[in-house]
Parts: sequence; C-alpha cells; structure tokens
Amino acid sequence: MTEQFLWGSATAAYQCEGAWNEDGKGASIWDEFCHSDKNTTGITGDVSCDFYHHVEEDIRMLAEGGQNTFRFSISWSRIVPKADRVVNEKGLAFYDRVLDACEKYHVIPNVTLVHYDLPDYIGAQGGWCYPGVADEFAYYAAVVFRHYGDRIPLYVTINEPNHNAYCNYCVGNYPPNETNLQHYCQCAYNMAVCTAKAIREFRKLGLKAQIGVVQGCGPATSLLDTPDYQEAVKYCNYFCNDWILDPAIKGEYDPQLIAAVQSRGIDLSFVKEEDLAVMKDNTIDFLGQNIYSRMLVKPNTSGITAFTVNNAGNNDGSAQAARETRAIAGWFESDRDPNTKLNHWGREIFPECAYNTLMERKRRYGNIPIYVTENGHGCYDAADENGFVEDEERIEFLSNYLHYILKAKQDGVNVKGYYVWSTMDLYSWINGYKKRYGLVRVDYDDPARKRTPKKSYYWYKQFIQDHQDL
Ligand code: BGP
Repeated sequence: MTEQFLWGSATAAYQCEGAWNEDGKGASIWDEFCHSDKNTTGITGDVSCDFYHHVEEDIRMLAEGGQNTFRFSISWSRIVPKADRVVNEKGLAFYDRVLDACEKYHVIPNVTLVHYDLPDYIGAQGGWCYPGVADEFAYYAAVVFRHYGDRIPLYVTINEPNHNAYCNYCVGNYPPNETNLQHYCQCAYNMAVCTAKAIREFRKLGLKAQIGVVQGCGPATSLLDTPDYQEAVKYCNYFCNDWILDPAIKGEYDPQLIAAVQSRGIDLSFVKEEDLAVMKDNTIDFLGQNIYSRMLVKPNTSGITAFTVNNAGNNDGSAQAARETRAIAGWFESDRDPNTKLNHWGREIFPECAYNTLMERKRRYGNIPIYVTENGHGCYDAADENGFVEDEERIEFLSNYLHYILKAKQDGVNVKGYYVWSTMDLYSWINGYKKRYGLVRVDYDDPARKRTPKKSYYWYKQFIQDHQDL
C-alpha cells in the first residue's frame, strides 16, 4: 500500500446499509432488537440512508470531497446468514461492488469485520458470551480474507470491543440489554479471542494487507494527581483500555489486571490456556483509535457501581442534566470538569483529549501505526430549503480535534490516517436519526434519500488540500 497519509470518513453496515433482509441477508442482533418490544422508539436501521442502493453515489461524493479512504464494515449476517455456515454469494457480491467503486474513484478501503451487528443466530446462543463465538468469527473472517484478499489493504477485526461490551453488558442500552460485570468481562475476553483467531486465519494466507482492531475510548485521566486519583485512573484503564488493548497489541494480559478483576469476584474460568496461546502468537499490525471525548475519573466515594448514558439528547447544559457517567464501587467514578462543554447527549467536548490519547498510546505501546478511525460531532442539524446545512458547530469541533491530532503526529506518534465520523448522516445507535454526524446530509423524508453535502464537507476538502505535505 502506498505511504500517503489517509484522509477519509467512516460508516458501519447496520447504520447505513438498509436492505436489512435483501439478497439473502440473515438477521443480526440489531435487526432482532430494533424489531422487538425492547426498542421503545420503534426506530430501526431497516432502510436508514440506503447505502445498499447508493454505493456508487456515496463513494463518488467522498472522492470528490478530496478523501482518499473510506472506512466501512461488512455485515457478517450478509455473508454467513445462518448457523449452517453456508456462504451467501450475493452478500459477497455486494461488497465486491463497494470495492469496485472504491477502485474506480481511487479510494482506499479500510474494512471492519464486525461493527456491533453480530448475527442473530449467535445472539440466540449467548451472543458475545457464547463460548463458540470465536470459532464462528474465525470461520467468517477466513471467508472474507479468501474472497477479498489484498483488494482490502486494511482490515479491522472488531469495532470498539470496549464500548460494545460496555453498552451490551454494563449500560444495557445495546442488545442483549444486560447489566452484568461478569458478562462484560466474558464478552471482552471472547472478543480478544475472536481477534486472535481471525488474525491466525489472516496470517495463513500471506497477504500484503494489514490487520488491526479499533478502540473506542482514550485513556482515563483525572483533575488531580494525588495517589487516590492515580489509583482511580489505573482501575478505569484496566476496565476500559488495558483489558482490550494489551492482548491485541502485546499478546497477553497484565497479571495485575487479572488479579484486580478476580478480586472483584469475577469468575475467570472462561479463560483457557489454548486461547492465551493463540493471543500470544497473533497480535495486530495497527491500532484504530476512535476519538470523541475524555474519560475523566476520580476515586469512587459513592460505593456505587452504575453506568449511564443520555440517549434522549436533552442535555441543556444545566448541572442536573443527564450526562454519560460510569462508576465501579471501590475503583473509580466519573468526574465533571465545570469548565468544559457537554454536547446534547451529555458527552464532554474536549479537543485536547485527542493529543493525550495518542501520546499515551505511544507511551504504552511504542511506535505502533495508528489510524484515527473515527472522530466526529453528533448534533441537531438544521437544513435550509435546499437541504444545505451550515454546520459551523461541526467544523469547529473537527478543526479543534484535528489540531491536537496533528500535534501528536508532529510529536512523534505514528499517526497514518484520519477518518471523520461519518461519511453521510446515518443511524445513531438508540438515538435514531436526529443525532447527525455526516459530512453529507441525508433527507430521510425523501424516499430517494437525497444527499446534500454540508458546509463541513467543503471545509474538510479544503483542509485535506492544505495538508498534502503530511
Ligand atoms: C462510535 C461507534 C459508531 C458511532 C459513533 C457515534 O462509538 O463506533 O458506530 O455510532 O460512536 O456514536 P453515537 O451514534 O452513539 O452518538
């Protein structure tokens, strides 16, 4: 692959494809969840922005916006729709069309094998906690590697194992909607085994392509540097970062982390020697790092274990407004810096976190190549009568974060690419379609899903042009 800096934007299958049951696709846990009573909003990704039927247009627009790379994910249940493991040729053909468009417009694909949308037949057997999930995943991954090979230069095994496991089993807002720390640990462990077993398949083929994993949060940090605050940071990192990244990058768990997890009464009998051996031999080539916000923590004085998010998008900036928080009794709890802004969904906007995240990754993991695989601002956009959005708020967010990302690169972090979340407006997990991230507006009232580039699309195009020397 060429060594040019990659400038692009990202999507994920369930959030943009639509066509949820077309051409032999099987149901995923998100299809199942969104069609069930547990989905209190009734909003689904059944059609979404209908990328399935707009592939050529979306990739052309991306390229016309000066971008040279596109991150998307493959829907596992399009490729292997049922538990019988029969491969759906029409599913493979769909992503061939996506890759054809990428080639036509000189866009480098960066492809994730699973972005939250586990097949429902695995969900029915225990989902990410099903002990057989890693073998199922390795089978599916091998089908993908053999079929697409080096047409895809950058593969990602799993999007955000940390955040996925966290929402599934701590907050409980993603399917299977549980709050269960034991299952959180089991899920995160199984995801690490999935990554390792998929990489083992990948290496067998001797491809030139590279493979990585995408992490969803940055390192924990605190407002004070006293020993009790340092402890809180350490435990939060065990929980959110090291538990995921150490096996993927170093091929092993930190024994102190294992001891800490056990001391909480987590039963680690699911950890198997043979899995640890696979992890040791099968680590990633690059890290994908998503950057949205800071994880600010303090010592846990409440004695409470609880996790909250704001899916209502009603944060008005007041002290009582619902925000994102996480707390584990005895370990850490979220802190709030009154000097920073929160978005409507209660998430802190803190551009410096981009720099701190990247520098900390370098400190712990050395010169590993890093792609910033997502960075974006979710907000309520207002379009004029022509569908044009003057999204100054998004431009300000992106330019502030980019400033710190490029500073980290200048200071020696091996940053090789950057992706705005998202290429066009798409479904936001649980939040539906009002929370928008796209560089391109999608008119959901229009059956044809008309696309209109926003002001940020043109701003990004110019930004890329001004940074050709990277
Ligand atoms: C990341 C996910 C994306 C995307 C983004 C924005 O964690 O990888 O899929 O959804 O967050 O999140 P949300 O849509 O919940 O605001």
